[in-house]
Amino acid sequence: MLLDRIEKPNDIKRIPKEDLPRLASEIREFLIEKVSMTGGHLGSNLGVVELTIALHRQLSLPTDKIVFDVGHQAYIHKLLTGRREGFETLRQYGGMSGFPKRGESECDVFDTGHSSTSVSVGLGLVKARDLKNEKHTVVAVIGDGALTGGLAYEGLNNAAKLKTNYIIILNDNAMSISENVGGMSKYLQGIRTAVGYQNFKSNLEIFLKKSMPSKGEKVVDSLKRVKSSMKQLLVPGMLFEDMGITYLGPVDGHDIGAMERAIKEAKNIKHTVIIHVCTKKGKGYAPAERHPARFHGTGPFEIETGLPKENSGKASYTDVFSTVMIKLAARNDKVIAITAAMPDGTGLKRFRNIYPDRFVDVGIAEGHAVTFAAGLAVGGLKPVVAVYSSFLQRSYDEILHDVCIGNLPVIFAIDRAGIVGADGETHQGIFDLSYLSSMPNMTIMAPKNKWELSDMMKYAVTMDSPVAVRYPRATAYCGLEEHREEIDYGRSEVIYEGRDIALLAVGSMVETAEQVYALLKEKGYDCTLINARFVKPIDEDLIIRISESHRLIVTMEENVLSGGYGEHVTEFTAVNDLLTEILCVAIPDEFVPHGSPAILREKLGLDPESVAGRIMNRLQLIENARDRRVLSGVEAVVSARELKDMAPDRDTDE
Ligand SMILES: Cc1ncc(C[n+]2csc(CCOP(=O)(O)OP(=O)(O)O)c2C)c(N)n1
Repeated sequence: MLLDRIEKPNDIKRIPKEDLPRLASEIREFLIEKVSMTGGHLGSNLGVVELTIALHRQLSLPTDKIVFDVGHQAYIHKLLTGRREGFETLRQYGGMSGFPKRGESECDVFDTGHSSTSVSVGLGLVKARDLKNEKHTVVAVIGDGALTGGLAYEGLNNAAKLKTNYIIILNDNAMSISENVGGMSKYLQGIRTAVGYQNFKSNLEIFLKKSMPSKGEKVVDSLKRVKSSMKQLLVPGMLFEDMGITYLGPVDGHDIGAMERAIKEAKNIKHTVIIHVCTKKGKGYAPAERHPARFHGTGPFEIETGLPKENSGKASYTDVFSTVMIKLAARNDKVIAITAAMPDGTGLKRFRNIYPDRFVDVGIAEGHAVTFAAGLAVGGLKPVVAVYSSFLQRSYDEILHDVCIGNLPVIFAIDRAGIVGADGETHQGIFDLSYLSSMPNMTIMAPKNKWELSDMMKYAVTMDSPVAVRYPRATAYCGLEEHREEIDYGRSEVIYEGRDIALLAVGSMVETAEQVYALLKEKGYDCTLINARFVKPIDEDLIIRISESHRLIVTMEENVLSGGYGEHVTEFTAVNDLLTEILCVAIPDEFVPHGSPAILREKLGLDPESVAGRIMNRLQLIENARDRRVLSGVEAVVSARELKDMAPDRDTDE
């Protein structure tokens, strides 16, 4: 196998040119086989096999730098830089990441996962190179989908005035995860069509000159005097050229020779140059070519059919959201749904099919999605921004400045909240509770099960201020069906009333808390189980009540501790002199790597056994402290609660 001859960076250059198509086939076979077992981003990678081969042949790694936008299409780059073995553990805990990681190889220039950063990163590398008088080549590889993100335009605007070489490869497959959208996409489509037109035109010229030797020249001349409306089609890349960026292309992205020639030419240009490369997503694997959206990111699948290996058949929270949105739209014609390039992932595809006029895909533009929603709300509509938790991070100021200050009724349906898993650090949705709860006017809810997600969405539509409903990437929990109390603003839901320990759980952690409840019951503890429901505002009355009646309050959330629910409950008890013991179960101040959610939860101490263990440990510490105080004779106080009982009555004291 040719692939066996690639053990380290630059080995590809030793493969004879004529063998490269065979190498490309071997790479495709390898990727299909490995990803069918581990899952991963297949379609995008199958599309850039030749492009990556050409880059690796024209560049010298790690001296030259390739910045992959998003980074989901870097599998071939990993393969060509000696990481073949890593594919056995792709995206698994402790295994190879599905994205570029500086810690994994010196050929990985930048850690990525979110879209539209490559142009800016590459430009930074170019500036650093020039200031340090270095000579290497910097290439940013950005897809047409990623080019819908505003950050990419900020980068291009900045790169346009560059006086040294910087290569941007635009990998145009006409697809984001789903079909690409918007004006730029249309423009690129125009260029592709223009190439067809140009080929037709030059063939026509040859034909006319040959078949009409006298008049043919005249006809050809008038053909050339095509007016400016056609100019766009005849001069591909005019938009970039007008900005001051050299445009090369379009180049057939599956022709290694053509791409090598284009890269060679681009290296000699003394400013920013875009090479427009046309590729096919899923190339070489029929199911992925037929269903590019499904094979953008896939779980394990059967190679023969392309069908998923695991399919529980159970509804996910996304499915529940998808259904409730259609109901809400039927009842209220003001409801309008917005996605930032994720109609499939957020479950809005069905909504789009039924209500095409009330659905907007803005492209990979989360910031714009939020400010656009603010405009819709001012215009009298009920916008629902359906977005993944980690991508909403892109919109912090838009939520604060454009939605919350104006107290506008924008609904945020936040999917993939909590531990997400195999995509790693960049995709874990573990910061939303923190960054949203610090914003005045914001309400935050989290459902414990599928019915509650439905109820919360219905409730959110009745509100007249910003509201976020956050739910995980998981099968929707079907337990606790009988607990479906009506939603009451700011009120938590007491599921089981006990007296020793109060478990206050947020969203998906209610299911975990139920198991903790059972484990502690076996040990003889009498717990109260509470579904927080509202993360903001917290249920202050309930917290006062349970702090008076329980030995320990345990908050549980899949969010970082810092700024999360537990911290807010703790702060409330501290500020209000509620002398109670609190244990906050949350994610520590660190990034959570890739791995299966079950393993990650275990490592983070979020699984039922770990939580129960921590609770018993804390109770032991409380007991020990009490014993020490009693033994030392300093205090005869057994707990913080009793300390409070003994405290003088404030009113009479002051
Ligand atoms: C900020 C942000 N929003 C959404 C995503 C989810 N996402 C990952 S890849 C992708 C599509 C990228 O399309 P394109 O750049 O054309 O690459 P292709 O997969 O088509 O090669 C999207 C929307 C993301 N990674 N980052």
